[in-house]
Formats: sequence, structure tokens, C-alpha cells
Amino acid sequence: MTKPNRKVSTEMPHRGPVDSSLGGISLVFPVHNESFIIEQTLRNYLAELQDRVPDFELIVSEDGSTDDTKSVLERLSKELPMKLYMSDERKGYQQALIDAISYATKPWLFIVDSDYQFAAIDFWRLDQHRRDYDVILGMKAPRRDPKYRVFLSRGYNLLLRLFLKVPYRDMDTGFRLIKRDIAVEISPNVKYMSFFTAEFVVRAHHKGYKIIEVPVPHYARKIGSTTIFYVSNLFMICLHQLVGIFRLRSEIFAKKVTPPDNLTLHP
Ligand SMILES: Nc1nc2c(ncn2[C@@H]2O[C@H](COP(=O)(O)OP(=O)(O)OP(=O)(O)O)[C@@H](O)[C@H]2O)c(=O)[nH]1
Ligand SMILES: [Mg+2]
Repeated sequence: MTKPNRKVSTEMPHRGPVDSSLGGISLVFPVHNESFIIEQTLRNYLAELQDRVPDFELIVSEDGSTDDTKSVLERLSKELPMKLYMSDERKGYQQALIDAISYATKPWLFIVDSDYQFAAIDFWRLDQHRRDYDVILGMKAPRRDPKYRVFLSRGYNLLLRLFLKVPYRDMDTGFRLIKRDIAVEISPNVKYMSFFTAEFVVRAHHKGYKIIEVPVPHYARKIGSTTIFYVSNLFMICLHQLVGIFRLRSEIFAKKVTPPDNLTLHP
């Protein structure tokens, strides 16, 4: 196996239009309490992709926001082409993504965190691998998050590599391009770990799908704060993820018990 590249390439790939023989794209944003940034995110991604991807749709999966996000989205939905799904109750990142995947209609899903920590233009770094891969992960290079988050994420990815026998470095990325059929097949089974992507990647890997990590720039959150990783929640999140790793491991590597040759079955 060739050593994976961990640095963002200085060459920017051609910015479309996309090769239409590869199929259209559903851009999917999970959103919770992002009233300060969501408009900028949606406008920038639409400006980059709408005219360069002929078969394109935008899906926004809002989820129990308690700030002004819902009213911002309602206003934007009157002006911008989007399929807007809102929920009064917070379903959580994982369920919101599973639902959003079921709403998508295009052959590829571009699923992106909505707090603008990834630039729209970096879509093209992923797009160039669509012909050869089924799952294309934007690897944060480097991760621009508080030190404790970088540390936890490294540890998490290390445990995933060790216990689940996968080679990837950044399985919890918020910037990924996935064939829809694979997402539809695998996402209903994602249940042990909280944030969808890592468990999805592990399951896709063990089903033999082709996965690549592509280094992309990552930006510090400019406004708002994490809607998931509150310091007070960290212990429970880590515990849940740890238990999830072992449950997933026992499912994936479940020993097949084969009866011995001389076993006589009595009615
Ligand atoms: N639909 C949905 N989206 C969520 C939920 N929680 C978070 N999100 C969105 O998921 C994305 C990732 O959440 P973040 O809080 O940014 O997580 P993070 O990037 O690891 O944390 P920061 O580095 O602090 O930004 C953001 O776009 C959130 O709006 C949720 O319960 N439901
Ligand atoms: Mg974020």
C-alpha cells in the first residue's frame, strides 16, 4: 500500500463543471443552532456548486435549534433553492444525517458540517476522486480546533485503527463525498457510535468499498461554539464512543461457529 499523503496539495484542482457522467450531487447540511453562520455557509456553497454541478440539490437538515436558526432558514428557503427539513425535537447528529440521506435523490452525497470550518472550494479536491472511489473523506490537515479536541480525536482514530482494523486517520471528518447507494445501504445499521461518520467508514471498509482520505484545509470556528462537544459532556461522549468501538468490533469480527464434521444432530 502506498503511504497516504497528509499535506494539502498546493495545486487546486479544476473548478468544474463536474463530469456529468459521474452523476449528480446532493449537498447535505446537518444544522443545529448555527444562526450566525448558516446564511454564509449556504450562500458560499451554492455560489461554488450550483452552476458547476448540473444535477444538483441542496438539503438542509435542521434539528431542534433553540436560537434563530429556524427563522433564518425559513427566510433563506424563500430565496435559495433548497429542500428544508426542520424538526422541533433535537434528533441528534446521527439520526438527522440518516434521515437526510433518505431525502436525497442524487447519486452522490456531499455531506458537510454547516459551521463553515471547511471551504466550499475544497469540494474540488474530493470531486477528482469520484471515478475511482466510493467514499471520499476530507482529512482535516491540520485540524484547527482546541488542543484537547485534537488530542481526543487523535486518540479516537488510533483506537478505531487498532480495534477495528481500518487504516484511516480522520474518520470523524465533517466533509465527505459518498455514493448514495452505499449511504442508503449502510446508514440504517449505524448505531453504536454517536457521530455517524466513523462508524459508517468502518462499516463501509469492511464491506470492501473503496475509501480515500484527501487532505483539505480546516478552519477554526469563526462564530458560535460547538453544539456537541461541551466540556461537561466530554466524559460521557468518550465513554459512549469507547463502548461503541467494542460493540462494533464484536459485530464485525463475530466468530462464525462452525459445527465439527462428526456432529450428529438428534431430532
Ligand atoms: N442536524 C443536527 N446537526 C447537528 C447536531 N449537532 C450538531 N450539528 C451540526 O453538526 C455540525 C458539527 O457540529 P459542531 O458543533 O460544529 O462539531 P465540531 O465541528 O466537532 O465542533 P467545533 O469544532 O466546536 O465546531 C454543525 O454543522 C452543527 O450545526 C444535531 O443534533 N443535529
Ligand atoms: Mg464544527
